[in-house]
Amino acid sequence: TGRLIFVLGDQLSRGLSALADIDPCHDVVLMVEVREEGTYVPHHKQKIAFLLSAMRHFADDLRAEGIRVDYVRLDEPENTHSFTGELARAVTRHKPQSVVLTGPGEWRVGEMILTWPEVLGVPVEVREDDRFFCAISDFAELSSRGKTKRMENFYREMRRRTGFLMEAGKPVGGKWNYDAENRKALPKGHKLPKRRRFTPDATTREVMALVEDQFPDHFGDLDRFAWPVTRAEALQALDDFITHALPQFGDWQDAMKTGEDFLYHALLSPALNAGLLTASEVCEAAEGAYTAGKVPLNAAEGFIRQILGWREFVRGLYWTEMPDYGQTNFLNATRPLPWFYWSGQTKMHCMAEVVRGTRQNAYAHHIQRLMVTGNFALLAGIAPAEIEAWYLAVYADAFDWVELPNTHGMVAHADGGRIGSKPYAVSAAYIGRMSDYCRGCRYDAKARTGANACPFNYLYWNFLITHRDKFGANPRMALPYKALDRFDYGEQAAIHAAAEDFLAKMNTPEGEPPAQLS
Ligand code: FAD
Ligand code: DLZ
Ligand code: SF4
Repeated sequence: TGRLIFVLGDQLSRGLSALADIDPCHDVVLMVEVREEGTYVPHHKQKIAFLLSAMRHFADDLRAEGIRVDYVRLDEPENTHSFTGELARAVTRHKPQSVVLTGPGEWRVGEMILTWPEVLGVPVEVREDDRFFCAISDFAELSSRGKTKRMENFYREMRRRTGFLMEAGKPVGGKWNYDAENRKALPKGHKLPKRRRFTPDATTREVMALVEDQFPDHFGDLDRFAWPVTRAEALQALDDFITHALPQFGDWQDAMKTGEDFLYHALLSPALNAGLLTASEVCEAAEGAYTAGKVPLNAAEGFIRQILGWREFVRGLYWTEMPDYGQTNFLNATRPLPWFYWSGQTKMHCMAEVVRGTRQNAYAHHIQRLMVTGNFALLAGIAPAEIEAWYLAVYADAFDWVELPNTHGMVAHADGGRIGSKPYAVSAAYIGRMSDYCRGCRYDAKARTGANACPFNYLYWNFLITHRDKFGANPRMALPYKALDRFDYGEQAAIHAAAEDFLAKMNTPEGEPPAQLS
């Protein structure tokens, strides 16, 4: 054999750098399904099924081109169930001159790869993952010029470099960012578009049975599986989004509604992160729809910013700051993750709704992740590692490079403000404004203390009290602290006591919410 080209489960792109110069007469592609990747955190069943089905389809597509693919299935008896073990077996089978792969998304896998030349006894060539707009070396260079201090600076630089929504060196419409127009709550009776979802085909159904058999205790329902698993389906999903949801994506970007899990969001992150779609084609489609007059500027700009800005920013940050990035704990948060993150058994309606959607779809949209489950974890002082492991497990789009900065930085503020200049902490007032959750809740969103007071209220004010040393002098926190200081000492003491009581009981059977006793 010539070269052994190892394609990982989130590298399902025909344009992958490792496949660029493949010689079908001599080279072999290796793909492996291994338990280690399914269990380093207990991934949602739909996430595993999505990746394994997409991997099998990708292997079929390569074979249809005449490429030799050595594909190791999860239930193959000889399977050693690790990347290193399977690669070693494949080297024995094929005796390649070298192993070629594209650099991994996750640091964890990067560490494994470093051991491979010695373990395998053949040269290992690791190529750059060029499916991103900004190479890691470019990000490091931009950092040295202070351009990555904040996402917004980085984003503007990326707009200039790529030319998205630019006109003669200036942002189209005169402004870089139209977020001020993107914070509307859904009016009552608003009719949402029906979203294109995908019925599992034979390959997906086979994989679903395998997942149910091999990972029976993992979180998540499989019966609603509806993700695109091929490039062709992913392109249909993109088209559906651009036509039916993008026009109103901006307006309702931050809204939440009971029973409505998708609203106007793209639902493209699993396909993007696994490589079925490229970031550039997705941004081009959005820009094209704007240019054709089919979507307003606030929608196109808001959407492109998520990908060209946020997605590239967190990836650059991850790869330039690891392995130290995940180690900090700025707020000294140490509580274990409450059981209701898995069971959904809580009287807090907003939390129960987000966990329900997460269980059913392996998906929650950004504001649910940030302002409901994320906000609760921040206010309750959940240990960053615990909350990170949850986010990494439960979402079909979750990979360490994108999940970690969002959770560790944006949600937990554990990085001390590298991503956000202030913590994303809110009380029930925000959740009540952006959703209908509070109307269906047994707690009183208006009450700060008392038996029916919403926990988000006393936890929020208690968060400010507890961390005054860290945030009291932050100009962006001046308003909340001014509001807090209007409460007299007695009220502040009552808030603190309510919060302490809730937190002490949170994970116990007599507390609220009850732990699931099985
Ligand atoms: P849309 O809202 O329609 O956005 C379009 C695209 O923009 C997404 O597909 C995604 O590729 C990109 N994007 C949007 N926001 C972000 C962001 N903050 N960071 C990076 N990319 C972004 N996204 C992941 O892809 N994987 C994760 O593991 C992940 N973990 C998260 C954890 C937390 C705590 C938070 C607050 C956010 C996380 N996000 C993650 C970001 C975001 O919530 C998801 O990308 C988004 O919800 C995916 O759904 P969508 O495709 O419908 O997105
Ligand atoms: C997430 C995942 C899962 C569940 N299973 C596999 C697998 O069996 N084989 C594989 O190649 N990849 C899998 N993945 C994705 C990998 O975890 C992902 O490629 C790495 O985290 C990238 O660094
Ligand atoms: Fe959530 Fe509080 Fe509103 Fe209930 S009242 S839905 S717990 S924010």
